[in-house]
Parts: sequence; structure tokens; C-alpha cells
Amino acid sequence: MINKTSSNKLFAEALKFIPGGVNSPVRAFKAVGGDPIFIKSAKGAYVYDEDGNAYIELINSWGPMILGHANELVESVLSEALKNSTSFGAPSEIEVKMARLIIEMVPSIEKVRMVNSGTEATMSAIRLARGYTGKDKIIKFEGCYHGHGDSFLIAAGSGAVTMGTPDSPGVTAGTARDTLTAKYNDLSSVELMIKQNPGKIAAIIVEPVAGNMGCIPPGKGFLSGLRDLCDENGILLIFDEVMTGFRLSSGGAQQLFDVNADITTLGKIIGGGLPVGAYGGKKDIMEYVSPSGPVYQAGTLSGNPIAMSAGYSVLQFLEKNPSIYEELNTKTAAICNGIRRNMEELGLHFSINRVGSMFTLFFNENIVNNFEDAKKSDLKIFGKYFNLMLEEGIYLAPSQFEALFVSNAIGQEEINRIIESNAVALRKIFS
Ligand code: KE4
Repeated sequence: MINKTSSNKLFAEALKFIPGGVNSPVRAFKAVGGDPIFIKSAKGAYVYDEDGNAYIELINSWGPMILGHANELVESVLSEALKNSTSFGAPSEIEVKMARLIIEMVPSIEKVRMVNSGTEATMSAIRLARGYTGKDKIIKFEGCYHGHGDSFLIAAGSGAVTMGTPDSPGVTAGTARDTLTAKYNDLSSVELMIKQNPGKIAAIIVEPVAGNMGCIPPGKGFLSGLRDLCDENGILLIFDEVMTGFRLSSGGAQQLFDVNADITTLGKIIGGGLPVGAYGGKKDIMEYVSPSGPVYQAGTLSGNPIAMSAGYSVLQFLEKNPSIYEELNTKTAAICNGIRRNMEELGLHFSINRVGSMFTLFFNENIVNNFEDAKKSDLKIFGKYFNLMLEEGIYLAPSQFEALFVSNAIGQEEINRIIESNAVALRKIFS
């Protein structure tokens, strides 16, 4: 058993002051049992909790830490930036450099606006789509998660489904009425919605690779099919690349699958671990955003120079070292192949979905292609597996409905450790 004395004491304290003791629900370990571990520090591929336990980590702050924790490059850039104060609330050069770099790396983005979280990016993107098209409805997909904006908390994934509140109280019927939910990887469900709502749909928003019902890749022709449906019906296609942007390639999922979005939302990696989101797209659409156009959106800390410095240093590194994606793919494939070998030895046939350096082991013997499939996974076994891996010193996302993220700080030793720990955990559950 792990010594969690200090974490437990801190959690008891946290519960007095913070709802559920955490600042984001999925962190509370509700889906896996037990109290959360409190992280004290992290370096490279490891996190260290308040009781001195070390873990190889596969959350990486839910995606941002693609280079690993406390990366020297990011740290040195930040220490320089901190000397010039932390926020101006006025335009600064680093914001121009950041915008130019994002536009260079993501071809479909011609103009981009920085915000402070993925939620802000997606909320702003659908407001822009509605303002630009003059239409009210949006289509999202069951199990996809686009942050906690009201319009998205309908059949939402990630923490919402983990907590059992995919349709959150507090979202008004009026708001919910304008959000239509289709089935991921099912173009006919989208066609039906479009047919039933002629001329009313402003945008389709999709995770081009779903990460919030566990990792689910787009089926052959799914993304290009959405592109065609949008073109045929005057609907804007929004790729929510908060998770996949700069994770799957330097141009994100749209470069990987060669399908361009009209608006792209970004987050996570572009902040280098600091709070940053962004939305961008074609010039004529983005020109609709205030002050160049009528769609209002603002933010005290948008384009914050410290956050921009961190994010810019990471993106610049990724742009200059595209071989990192090959490395990340190879490392993640090695982990998944090792887990498959372990399962074969035990006669287990659970599904693993992987795209690049995102993957999910589903405790589900069927292929997982959509939210319905994902929800058939055995959550009790997942809870046991999570805690056994934690005891082995491997830190997984505390929910079956999350993707795991590999950082490039992971080396062969960590890959071996993860595979060995997986074998121990599976044996303890199944033999
Ligand atoms: P944030 O507001 O949490 O920065 O971004 C929201 C968001 C938007 N779009 C996608 C595709 C996302 O995955 C997210 C946030 N991801 C979750 C992890 N599945 C954040 C973790 C959490 O909620 O604590």
C-alpha cells in the first residue's frame, strides 16, 4: 500500500475550502476510489507526491507536458520573462510572435485570438460561428468534451461522464435546445440532424481524435465526410484541437488526417503548462471578432506574456524538431504492444485505442468506436487496475473516459516499467 499520509491530510484540509477538495472534478479520484494524491513536484517523466512517492506519469497535466516536466528550455525562458513583470493588459511582441508561429504551423489558421483556457476557446468559437452565420444551432458528438461551457454540457465526456453528469444541472432548456448531439463516427446521424434542422445549424464541433471518452480515432472518411456535409450545407466545421493540437503532429490532427477546419480551437500544449487557449481560422471568419468585427470576446489575461513565453518556447521546439512525433509514436506503440503481449499471456482481449502519443486501454472486449461502446467498459475493473498501477508507481488518468498522454521525457527504462507494472496489475486482477 502507498503511504498517502500527507496527501490524505491535505485532502481533508482541501475539502474544508474547495468544492470536492479539487479545482477540477476528475482529479478527485471519485471514479477509482480512495483519496487523490497531492503532487509536490515533477521532473521529466516523473511526478512526486507529498509523501515522497515517485510515479512515472501518463497524464502530463492532461496533455500540455509533451516535453516532460520542468523542461530546461521552458524554465530558462520563463525565468527571463519573469524579470519583465507578469502581465501588462496591453499588446506585447510575444503575442505577435505566438500568433505568427501558430499560423505557420496550422495551415487552416489565418488569424488567431489567444484566450486563457480550452473552454474559453470553444465557447468563443461557437459564438463566432453563430455570429458569422446568423444561425443558432450547433452539432456536437456524444462523449466529446469541449470544456464546461453551457452549450457543451450536453452528453459531454471527460469529467462530466466520469461524475455521471454528462447533462449538467444549471444548463437552461433554451441553451440545450440549440445543441444537437450526434453519434461519433456516424455520418448518417449528422445527415439526419441537418435534414431535420434545415438552415439552422451554425457549426459542427468535433474532437478530430476523441480523447474524452477514452481515445477514439475517427473512422475512415468520418472527418472528410463532416467537411463535405459542412460545405454542402453552409455550416462551419470547428475542430476542437485543444487536446490534439501539436500533440499528434506539428499541424495537429488536421495535418495528420488532411482535413481542414474553418475554425480550430487550441489549448494545453500551446501554454507549455500555463493557462492558455486559442481559437483561429480563416481570415474572413476571424475578422468578425471584436474589435475588427461585431462578435464580442475579451480577456484580462489573454496573451499573457509569461504564458506566451512558455507556450512559444514549446511550439518553437516542436516546429524545429518534428522528429519528436516519430519518437513519441514509437514510444507509445512500444507501451501499447507490451500491454497487448501481457494480455495475450493472460488470455485477455481488451481494446486499446491509440493515435500517436494518446492512448486508452478499455476494459471492454469490443472495438470502441463511439460513446456507447466506451460506456460498456467495466469501470469496476478499471478502478482496481488504476489503483494497482498507482501502487506500482505508474500514474494513470483516474477515469476510464480519458486518454493517456506520453511525454518525450519517457525513455526505455520507463517504457519497461510501465509494461512490467501492467503485467503485475493484470495478473493480480485476472489470475
Ligand atoms: P480547459 O478549459 O480544461 O483548458 O479545456 C477544455 C477542453 C476543451 N476541449 C477538449 C478536447 C478538451 O480535452 C478539454 C479539456 N480536457 C480535459 C481532459 N480530458 C481537462 C481535464 C480537466 O477537466 O481537469
